[in-house]
Amino acid sequence: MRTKVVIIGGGPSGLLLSKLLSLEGIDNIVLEKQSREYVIGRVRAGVLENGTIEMLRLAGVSDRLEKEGFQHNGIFLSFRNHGFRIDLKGLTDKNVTVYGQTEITKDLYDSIEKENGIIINNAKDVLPHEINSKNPFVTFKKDGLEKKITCDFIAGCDGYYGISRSIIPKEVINTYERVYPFGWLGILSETPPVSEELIYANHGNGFALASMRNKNLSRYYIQTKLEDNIDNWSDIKFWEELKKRLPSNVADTIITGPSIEKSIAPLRSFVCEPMSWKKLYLVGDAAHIVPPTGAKGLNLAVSDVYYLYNAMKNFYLLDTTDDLKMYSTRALSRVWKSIRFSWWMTTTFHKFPEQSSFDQRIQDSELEYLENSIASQTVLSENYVGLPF
Ligand code: FAS
Ligand code: PHB
Repeated sequence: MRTKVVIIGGGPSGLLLSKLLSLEGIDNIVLEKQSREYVIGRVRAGVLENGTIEMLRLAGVSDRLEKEGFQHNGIFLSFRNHGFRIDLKGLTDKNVTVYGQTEITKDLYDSIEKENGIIINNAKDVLPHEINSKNPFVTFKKDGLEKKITCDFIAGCDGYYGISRSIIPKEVINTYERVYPFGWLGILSETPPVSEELIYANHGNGFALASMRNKNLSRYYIQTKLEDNIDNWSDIKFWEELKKRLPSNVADTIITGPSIEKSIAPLRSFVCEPMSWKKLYLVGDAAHIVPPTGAKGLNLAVSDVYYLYNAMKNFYLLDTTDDLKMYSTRALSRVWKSIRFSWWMTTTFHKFPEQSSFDQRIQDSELEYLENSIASQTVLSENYVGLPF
């Protein structure tokens, strides 16, 4: 087989890149190791920046999102048992949209298949070869048969545990990491959300987040110990702890119910530089990870797609390699700003094991300053709605 771009990984970044390249007549093939059902079934991100909406619109997959997504013009922050609102729209003239990553992935699969795009699921042992040559290629096994695709470029959209990043020689790569000493226990429940807008809570017992997917599907998170085990958390225990961490006037109104999904996710900040090497371009979680506190994971993956799609379009349509050469620098500049914001949200709202009463006072005064400073609220809002590409 031959194509122009082999895309390793059929998550949101790989699928979005595939759809955008196809719209420009740039042939590509997506290789995904899991089944379609498995990929779509994963519950992950839920808050979308403006830039992400524009990219999904450009790819022609925003119809359902615009019908079913929720426009949020603000968020609530709470500490010391009271909350205050950040007026995102009023301070930036922009807002965010709440629409599940699961739905985006579904919309992309449907759209690509409708346009006869090529997504090969259950592709095993995917391996890029000769990426520093004129004719790189990728091998993989499908139904036990060895397959080979020659191409011009390889896009590594295969997430943190994918194969692509490991292909870049150790002497070329630099990685930066912060692993946080706690995790997020998240549940999905078919209950009406407790609040119209998201609530980020700082509490003596640890962080909590009230989010949603739709009018009868709520998503709640509480900070837990990293080594904690899901079996220690019955639904009753989860609701009790969540209520403790939210302001009591909110907690009293929570509608509880059985969880339909429950999982613990670790929190880390990770960046790999450079994000490209020879004919290989890393995209999304394959190159960087943010703790979900800033709601940046999926949005950063789309940001990378913005830079790579435009660079490949200009290579094939304008015959220039300038943007390809600048891809890593441009993508990383925006990546580090989101890494910083997500780190700041995480350190401001979570309880660290060795946290002293002095540290608690610092967090409280940070939030008190935020509550009373339009300048500080504007900084948060600009980052939360998404910095320009
Ligand atoms: P993805 O990981 O989504 O996709 C990579 C794809 O590559 C996967 O489908 C994988 O199966 C495939 N793959 C891997 N290795 C391969 C190989 N060798 N060959 C072929 N295919 C391969 N972000 C938020 O903003 N809010 C959240 O609440 C949130 N929750 C999250 C919870 C979890 C548990 C995780 C892991 C992430 C969460 N994120 C969240 C971040 C998340 O949204 C990611 O940023 C987003 O999925 C990144 O998309 P991709 O870069 O496409 O990577
Ligand atoms: C979610 O809805 O899953 C969500 C929202 C905001 C975050 C993280 C997760 O910061």
